[in-house]
Amino acid sequence: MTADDEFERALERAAVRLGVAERVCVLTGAGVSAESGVPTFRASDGLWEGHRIEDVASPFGFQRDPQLVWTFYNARRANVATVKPNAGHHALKAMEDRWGDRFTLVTQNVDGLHRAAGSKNVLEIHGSLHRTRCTLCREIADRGLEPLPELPACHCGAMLRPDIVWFHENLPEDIWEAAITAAHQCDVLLVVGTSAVVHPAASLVPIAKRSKSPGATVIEVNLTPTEASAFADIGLYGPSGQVLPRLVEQLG
Ligand code: BV8
Ligand code: ZN
Repeated sequence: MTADDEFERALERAAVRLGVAERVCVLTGAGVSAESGVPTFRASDGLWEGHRIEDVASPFGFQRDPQLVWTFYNARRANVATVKPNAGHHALKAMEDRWGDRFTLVTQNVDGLHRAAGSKNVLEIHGSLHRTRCTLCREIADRGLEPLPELPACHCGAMLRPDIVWFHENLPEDIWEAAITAAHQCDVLLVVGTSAVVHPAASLVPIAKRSKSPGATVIEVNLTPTEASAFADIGLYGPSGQVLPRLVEQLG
């Protein structure tokens, strides 16, 4: 059987399984935005290149050099302002249209592209580039992707930070709880475009797998196998911007 035949067989199995699913949960990572032109984190040209994670995505880095951190995030805001959702984002929106409120999209991405594609029930567990948070009065503001000053300040005078979950920081309690509930309750978990190395996000996969008896069917969509592959019942390997629309088409 050629690799193509194998892929078609896996796609068929995935569509049959999804077709009878009551509840669907999706976990996405940077890979789902790659075809929109947003760099992923751990590819060779990844975002972290040239920057140690500690320096640009941790509270200590921000304390040490807020200007470096804001330069890094303003550059990402400028990049995301020029990109559009791709066919993979639109396919996930089509899935939400099919399952309605029995469909939950959990994303590690902070680029806002799922909402831009029309997805409504999106749990942004790592925050969003669109929002800032005040380091003093804690006010959270949605600023879209308009350019911000080099070192943005709140109306209260204190320094703003991106409303993003950095390493060593806890995820927003309510959003994370909702993500765990969705993973617990789903019949199918689609894991799309994530290397599944960052926790606790990656733990949603074993949670779904072990939740009910039998646990959820885990379908992985990625270019390559990942840390989540060991839990995957079905692997669909190819660019998510091509694979997800095929899956929606196969669902009929
Ligand atoms: C926490 C916001 C409790 C930033 C992000 C040691 C010390 C301290 C902590 C830890 C430690 N060891 C472990 C930890 C926990 C740590 C962690 O998991 N570290 C990892 C690196 C080992 N986690 C945390 O710190 C979390 N908080 O644990 O709190 C706590 C509290 C205090 C002290 C300790 C613990 C917070 C984690 C959140 C960090 N913030 N994002 C920003 O975005 O600017 S994480 C960051 O990585 C992004 O959110 C990103 O989404 C996420 C995961 O990366 P991926 O999305 O998977 O992207 P990646 O590039 O890795 O992979 C892309 C994939 O796509 C690849 O598989 C590729 O093959 C595929 N792909 C590419 N193109 C395509 C494709 N697939 C399909 N189609 C394509 N076209
Ligand atoms: Zn303030």
